[in-house]
Amino acid sequence: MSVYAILDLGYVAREDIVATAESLCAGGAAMLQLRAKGHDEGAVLEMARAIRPICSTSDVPFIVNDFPEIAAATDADGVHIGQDDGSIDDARQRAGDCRIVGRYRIVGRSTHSLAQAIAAEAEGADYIGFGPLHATATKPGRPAIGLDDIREVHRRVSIPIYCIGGITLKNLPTVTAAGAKNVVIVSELLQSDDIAAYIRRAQRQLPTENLKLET
Ligand code: TZP
Ligand code: MG
Repeated sequence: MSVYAILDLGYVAREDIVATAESLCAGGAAMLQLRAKGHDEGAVLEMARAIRPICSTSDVPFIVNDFPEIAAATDADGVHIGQDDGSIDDARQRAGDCRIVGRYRIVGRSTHSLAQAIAAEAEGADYIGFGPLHATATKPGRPAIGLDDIREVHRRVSIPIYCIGGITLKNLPTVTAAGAKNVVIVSELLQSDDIAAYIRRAQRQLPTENLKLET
């Protein structure tokens, strides 16, 4: 299954975002999200403009955190919103989704419980983040939800679920054993010496999809 990469400005210097995006795409990230907490809208727009073409060249969906209008302005593939960021429909519209002209925008939602995960799907989210599984400095103040609900969330929710929060190569086997299929890894990935190789290593540890054989 897949590793969703977040290019988080808490770990990457602004002058390094293009090189980092290239490494994340080269490693085979399933999607790439720009997350730039504390940066103003103008700065995020500029960064999104720099990253957009890299994702396009590699065919990696580009997602903008928090700013639907920047997703629209840069023709990003989608936007990611949190629990307090309004409705899915509103974000989708503000991100420039226009089905009449065949333009779609992915809208992802952060969820922190089984109930929120079910609600996000019912509301029309295209995917969810589910966590933080473990407490993490990348999202300070947000309590860990643990691994116990991972299997149940996969039973109850059919859109893609990206488990997130304190995941490392070391604890990835316990996360997959608890039922996770897709993951987001932020700090350990972005701080690794070889980002592309790290993603490939993580990818190899995730369950492969069941092959449907033609008979
Ligand atoms: N949402 C829930 S946990 C998290 C976000 C954005 C941060 C995950 O980062 P890390 O460094 O992989 O724990
Ligand atoms: Mg947000």
